[in-house]
Amino acid sequence: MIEKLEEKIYRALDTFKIELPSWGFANTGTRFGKFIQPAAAATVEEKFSDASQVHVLTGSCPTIALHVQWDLPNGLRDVERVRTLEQKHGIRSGSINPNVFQDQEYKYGSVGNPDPAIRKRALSHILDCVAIAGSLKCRDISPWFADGSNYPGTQNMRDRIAYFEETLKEVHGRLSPNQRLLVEYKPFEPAFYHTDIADWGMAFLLARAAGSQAFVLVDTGHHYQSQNIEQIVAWLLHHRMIGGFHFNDRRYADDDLTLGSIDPYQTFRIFHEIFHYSWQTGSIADVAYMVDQSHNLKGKIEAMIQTVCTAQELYAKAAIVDHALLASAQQKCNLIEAEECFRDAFWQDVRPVIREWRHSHGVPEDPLGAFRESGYLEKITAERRERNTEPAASYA
Ligand code: LRH
Ligand code: MN
Repeated sequence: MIEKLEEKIYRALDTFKIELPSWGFANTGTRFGKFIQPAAAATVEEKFSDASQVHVLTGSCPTIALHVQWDLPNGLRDVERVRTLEQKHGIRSGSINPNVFQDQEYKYGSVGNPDPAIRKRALSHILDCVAIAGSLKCRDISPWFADGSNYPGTQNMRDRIAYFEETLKEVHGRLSPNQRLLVEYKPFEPAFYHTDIADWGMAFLLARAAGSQAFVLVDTGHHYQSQNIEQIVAWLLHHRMIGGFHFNDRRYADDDLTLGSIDPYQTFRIFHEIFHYSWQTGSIADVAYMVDQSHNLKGKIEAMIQTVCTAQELYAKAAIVDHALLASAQQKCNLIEAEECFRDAFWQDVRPVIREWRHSHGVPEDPLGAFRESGYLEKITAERRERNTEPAASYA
């Protein structure tokens, strides 16, 4: 029985979940400064409150990613507080992000630092994050390492590989059976000569060496200009090493712009690889979809609502690709038929069906419009304006 497009979209959106970054609601900037928004969140309570607004308005983001140094500055002692916020705001803590890139001690690296005492310090912080994840029943610990160097000859890159292997193995050994370690790679920034985990291959080998609960995290902004990201996704799917995504968009480098704002076809091509893998293998890829953006100019909550709505649209488009027709055209190398089948799904206007899906799930058909009518922005602006004029203590 041919499944109608509407049914395919409904089935896809019923299971689609995308996690929001707590730091996406805070006043973050670029190295050239920060433009303060009076309504921006600064406390973990405000970040939970804003994230739950987006979930109520879109129905697709029941978890919030936490950055330990910014959201649980007292570590395990802040867990009880976060649990209360989960109850109060009806969303759960998601991935736990260690921070071994901000403290002065990490000038020459954290896990990759030649100084064993600094490596030990970084390891103990990451192990604290594993414990925090355990207490909050969070599955994923996703460390990103800024580690690297700025000038040729100034660091032994092979030694640093061994340091990462040793530490990630130790972290893996402390995971509980349901937990996962997601290794994020990034080609450059803040290091501008070498970055220790610079691409998917390095993250893949380190995750494999760490153990069976370690996987690769693909941040879409962490690729060289002309890199084929969906081909990397295909490789990680083939080797069952894909753990999750940090979605954003970019024109140049790690611009952290809103998803689909520059190249929506890119995100569609990534989602397609995951849908086609499931169609072909019959197994659902165990992938965590997360947003990792910083909104310097756009209203932070509006930008997040835009992001989730765009993600729903691109996910729905990928869900309606006629996989059987595509596979037979690919097999016969009928290039035009294959491409037209692929493009046809992308060019489908799925928004009317998504509005019906939202209506049938008790969320507003126009989340952005509903947010503007809700008065929430005016309320938090009045509550936070005073406080936000002062430069914030923490980065996010
Ligand atoms: C690094 C990164 C990482 C986060 C940070 C906020 O560029 O993508 O995932 O920890 O942004
Ligand atoms: Mn990221």
